[in-house]
Amino acid sequence: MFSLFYGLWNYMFSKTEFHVLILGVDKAGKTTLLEKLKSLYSNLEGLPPDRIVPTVGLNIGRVEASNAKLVFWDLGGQIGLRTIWEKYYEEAHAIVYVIDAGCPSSFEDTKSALGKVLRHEDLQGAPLLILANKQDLPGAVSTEELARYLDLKELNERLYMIEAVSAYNGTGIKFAIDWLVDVMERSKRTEMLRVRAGVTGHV
Ligand SMILES: Nc1nc2c(ncn2[C@@H]2O[C@H](COP(=O)(O)OP(=O)(O)O)[C@@H](O)[C@H]2O)c(=O)[nH]1
Ligand SMILES: [Mg+2]
Repeated sequence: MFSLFYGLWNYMFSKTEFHVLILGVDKAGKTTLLEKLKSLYSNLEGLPPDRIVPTVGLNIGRVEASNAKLVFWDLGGQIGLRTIWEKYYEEAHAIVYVIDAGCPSSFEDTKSALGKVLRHEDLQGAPLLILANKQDLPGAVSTEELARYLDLKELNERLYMIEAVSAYNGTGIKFAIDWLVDVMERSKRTEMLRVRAGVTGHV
């Protein structure tokens, strides 16, 4: 009886767990962002930038932010690993797409990789947070300039925002994550994932 009550209580009041993909081309700053998220939202120290090695496969970070449980998946960005991304697409509530705003020579590659992500049917309706990272660098381009370059007309009705951040010093990150949690809570995609989890019995 107790366990039934406890289960019901848990079901009604436990925080939803959101899965967030961190995508972007190699060296955009995805892993540095993940470590910054850990240090901003938990008592655990994130890895300092000089200890971060190129990602092969997957890094996972669990944090609580804006009263929600977030699980971030940082997927390796090298071209050979991009097929791994798709395995995680189905389960994701939202996408964080990281761009090195200090490196215009990477924009072409970034734009085509983002286009592919947005066209993928398993990511339909997933809210998109684009982070113009490395704003601490003097030559970093603004969000307006980046948005113009990315020419985001494939977005249709997708909820999205572009935010200027620095994964080094944390600028802009909390504001961006607050936005993300807010849109995930009310997105149709979250509703769809909830229904699917209910049907199959998985969370
Ligand atoms: N100046 C600056 N460098 C950054 C920032 N974020 C990441 N980097 C550097 O960019 C390089 C690639 O970062 P990493 O997190 O490994 O990129 P990933 O391949 O996308 O995971 C590393 O040398 C980082 O120290 C940032 O906000 N500002
Ligand atoms: Mg990495």
